[in-house]
Amino acid sequence: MTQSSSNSPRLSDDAATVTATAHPNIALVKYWGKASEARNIPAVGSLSLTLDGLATTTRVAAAGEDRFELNGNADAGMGQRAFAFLDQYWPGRPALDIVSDNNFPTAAGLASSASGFAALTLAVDTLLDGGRDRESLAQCAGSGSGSAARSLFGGVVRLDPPTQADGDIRVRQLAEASDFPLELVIAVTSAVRKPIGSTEAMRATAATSPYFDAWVRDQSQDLAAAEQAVAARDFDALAAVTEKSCMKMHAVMLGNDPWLLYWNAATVACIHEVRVLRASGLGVCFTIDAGPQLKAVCLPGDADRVADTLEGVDGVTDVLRASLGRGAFLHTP
Ligand code: 2P0
Repeated sequence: MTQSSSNSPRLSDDAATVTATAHPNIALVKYWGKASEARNIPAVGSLSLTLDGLATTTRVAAAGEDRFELNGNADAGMGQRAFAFLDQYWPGRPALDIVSDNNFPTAAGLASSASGFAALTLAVDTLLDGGRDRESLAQCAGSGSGSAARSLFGGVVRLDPPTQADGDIRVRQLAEASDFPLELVIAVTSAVRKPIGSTEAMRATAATSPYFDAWVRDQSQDLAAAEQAVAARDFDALAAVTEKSCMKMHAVMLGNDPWLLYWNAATVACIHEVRVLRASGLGVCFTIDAGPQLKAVCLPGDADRVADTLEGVDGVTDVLRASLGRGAFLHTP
């Protein structure tokens, strides 16, 4: 199948349907705030772990009209966001049928937009014969959702914002999954969709939080410390900067007007449990995103004990486990 206009994206000759999977990623040094909302350029760099286990799988095919299905249901809101994103990068594209499934809670602070936009970008680029390399796919996915740029790569990933206002983000892998085998234990304390999405919350932070400028100013120090810790495989140093970045990000949004707090009582109880576990000698630290789930980053030998403990915390409804995984990938037909 090919399209008639030579200027329009062409359907790949050998792929009537393309399926891609991407894993969510969890930032240890957090992205919060945008330098440009129009281009979705982050105000700060970030450093993350791409997971395995949790996944978004997205199937795209040319169709008579655009249709977007998420987790078995038509989703007009997400569809609108997805198609607006696709129109930006593939102007003149054919109508597409998109079916996307998450094997974990959606829009609940578990980075479903990261895996979602990464899988969508890879699938559509392949279907339309775009042939972008990883770096370009990451640029593209990042304009859909900032954190999605990182899910194109596996293991430990660093994203840097543009050095010039009109420049591009840079995304690179710092370590393969097997180079620094960490485990994630995710304490789910609520699976409902968050009341305020990250995009809107970041906008409020930039506009109203008195702490935002300091957050942006100090980010490069945290990134350097985290990169150095990864290079040295120094878990304690990584734990220190991870918790610092997490707490600073939440402090910045507490300063929003009106204030914003994503945590619930169980989130706080989990923080205390992780602190007790680390004081007892376990290799564990925590991070929390735009939602009430706590993610414990663990040395592999300690993850079982961390999971046992977090399962027993009042208000924890589920405990998910993940290792580090690979970047977004295609399914072979
Ligand atoms: C992160 N988060 O670095 C941070 C930490 C949430 C807290 O990236 O507006 O869904 O789509 O670019 O990527 C979530 O924000 O935001 C996020 P948009 P995104 O993982």
